[in-house]
Amino acid sequence: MSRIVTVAAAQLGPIARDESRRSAVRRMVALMREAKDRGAGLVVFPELALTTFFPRWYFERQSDVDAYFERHMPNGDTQPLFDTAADLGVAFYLGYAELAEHDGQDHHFNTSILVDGSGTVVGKYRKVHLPGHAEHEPWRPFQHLEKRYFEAGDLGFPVFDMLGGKFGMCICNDRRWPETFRVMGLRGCEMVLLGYNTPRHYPPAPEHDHLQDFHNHLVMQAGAYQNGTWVVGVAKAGREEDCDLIGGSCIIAPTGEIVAQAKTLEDELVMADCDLDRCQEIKTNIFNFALHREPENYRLIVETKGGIG
Ligand code: ING
Repeated sequence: MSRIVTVAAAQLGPIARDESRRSAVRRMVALMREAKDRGAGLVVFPELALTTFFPRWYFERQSDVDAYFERHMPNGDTQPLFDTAADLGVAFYLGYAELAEHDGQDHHFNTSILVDGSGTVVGKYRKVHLPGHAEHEPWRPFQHLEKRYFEAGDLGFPVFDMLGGKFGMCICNDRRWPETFRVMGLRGCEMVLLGYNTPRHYPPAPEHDHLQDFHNHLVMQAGAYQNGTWVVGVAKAGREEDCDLIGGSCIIAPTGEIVAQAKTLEDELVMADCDLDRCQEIKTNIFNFALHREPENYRLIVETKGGIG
């Protein structure tokens, strides 16, 4: 018996600074409808999919930063996406900037949610690995102020039961850290959903700019294979406010093979029928954790932050 989930990686092209959330949602609703027509049961959207990638700018006033965040989800702007999902019976992953109030304090997270085919939020994840810097660095052609605008995620790397399988989430820079995939792998994850906004130019190391597409697939393929899980990586792509973002949205099998990938830097659907039972080919053999892992030898991984070398 195979448990097949037909997945659509719904890549988005640029979202302009002055583009409304309603416009971005209209684009995602159109992609969701097309995905359903092509048999999809799950649609995966990018990181921060409602607005332009605002951490590329330095804002003096917190009110200017907060304007990019959502206090409620769903809300007036995103309700059409939830309604369409419930109408079509399609589950989806959505990345957005979350402003959560806790004990009277505002908390800012780079967040993703998992919404089932009835339009109900069944899972939430908050980005753990925040790249970039916390202070304005005018030497850069553009900023990457995620460490300024977001707090590190406080929900860990949970895995959720949905569509007859186990689904995990992460966001962008998280995919570069093997710990992200291994924690979800240890929780039996069968498909990791993730969105990203990845500039082609990396100011601290421009000599690596030509490697961005390679590194993007390298880390997701490794995460998939080393944990016997499907991985769906979805870009916000293209030239967005004079910043080139890579595309390369793709669906990766538990063997680490890319089974489908984007061809453009625009709104584009990448589809594949994903048999969750194929995870067992890896999880019961080469990466049978119970049989082969030796955690007594790995203590340094959790006991140190910066390493001791
Ligand atoms: N973006 C980038 C990412 O990890 C980055 C940051 C860009 C890191 C290029 C290294 C090289 O894909 C986000 N949003 O995390």
